[in-house]
Amino acid sequence: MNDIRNDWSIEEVRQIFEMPLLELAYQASLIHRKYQTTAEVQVCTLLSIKTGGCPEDCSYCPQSARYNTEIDAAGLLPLDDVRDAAQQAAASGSTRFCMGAAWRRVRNNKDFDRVLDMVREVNDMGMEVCATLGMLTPEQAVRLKEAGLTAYNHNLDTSEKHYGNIITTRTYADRLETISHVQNAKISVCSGGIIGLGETDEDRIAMLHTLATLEEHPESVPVNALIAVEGTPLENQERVTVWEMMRMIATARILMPKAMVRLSAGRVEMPVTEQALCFMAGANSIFAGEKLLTTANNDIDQDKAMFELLGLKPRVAHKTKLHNAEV
Ligand code: SAM
Ligand code: DTB
Ligand code: SF4
Repeated sequence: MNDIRNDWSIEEVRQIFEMPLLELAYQASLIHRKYQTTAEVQVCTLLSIKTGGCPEDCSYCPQSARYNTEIDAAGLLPLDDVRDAAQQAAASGSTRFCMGAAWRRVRNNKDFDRVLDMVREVNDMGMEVCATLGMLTPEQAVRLKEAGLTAYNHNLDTSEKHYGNIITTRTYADRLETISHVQNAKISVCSGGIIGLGETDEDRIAMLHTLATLEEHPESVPVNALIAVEGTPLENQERVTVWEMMRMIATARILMPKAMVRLSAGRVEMPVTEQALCFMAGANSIFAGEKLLTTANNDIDQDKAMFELLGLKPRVAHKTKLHNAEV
């Protein structure tokens, strides 16, 4: 049977999502072994190149200007700082460097020109380069591609139904539109979501269904657990459990076998035992480095020790491209 499908029905997705957890993890592991290199994990590093002061009202986000959070807003970083951070990331074993900006959308100005320079420099270092800058026009996507961008992160975050409870300053359709501009420019799409936003299982199922029925599956699917940041409307949300993370990861793995499924925000709260369960359920990518964008992340030495303990190997840069060139 062909496992790579984008015609999943919502009922099929629900049946997978609702399987007994260990059976679900086992099925996901079978798919994982068939389509991915077992025990290989992609190590990515994030850098916030423009922090805080964002006009959007995403209720989970510490960078929205509407909430009183302890973020020091800062303009776009100088190119030199980004180069240094990328070199440091490469030296510590990252093969993908992801730059995030707290923008609603990209504007055609000097800042965008500088971002394009950042993309060129990181690409020249041989790393995969990803950016997450908010909404893009088709022309901006093409300019990013020409500068050497590997992937663009633009999360759906939750279901279309729950979206309006979390964000009111843009629509689900806006989100899907940018994703399609990115795909048309032949840039890999990185798109996933956050759990712990007060959504139901049905919302989780619907979001996974939307991702898995895109014309082309995202190349990577980040699964974030909400980091409840003080001052945001979601500051009092309960932390999600490892069982919920496993269920999301395993379902994503079965629906989108070739995608890199990334155990993203929330990993800092997870002991190695919990992270191991997520890798067993089909996660094969992480963010490493002391910070995500504005919040703390796992200690790099502890991550190295975890790789050693679990026998995980970091994935080389541009593996898909290298593989495609060989065949
Ligand atoms: N402004 C751009 C955008 O919204 O696409 C790019 C940066 S934004 C911070 C990138 C992603 O970070 C969001 O889509 C969301 O999924 C994730 N994120 C932000 N705050 C988070 C939090 N407190 N917990 C978990 N994930 C979070
Ligand atoms: C993604 O899905 N998670 C990352 C990355 N893509 C850009 C961001 C997580 C941000 C967590 C909150 C913070 O550090 O500000
Ligand atoms: Fe702005 Fe992105 Fe944060 Fe939303 S998630 S407030 S768009 S930085």
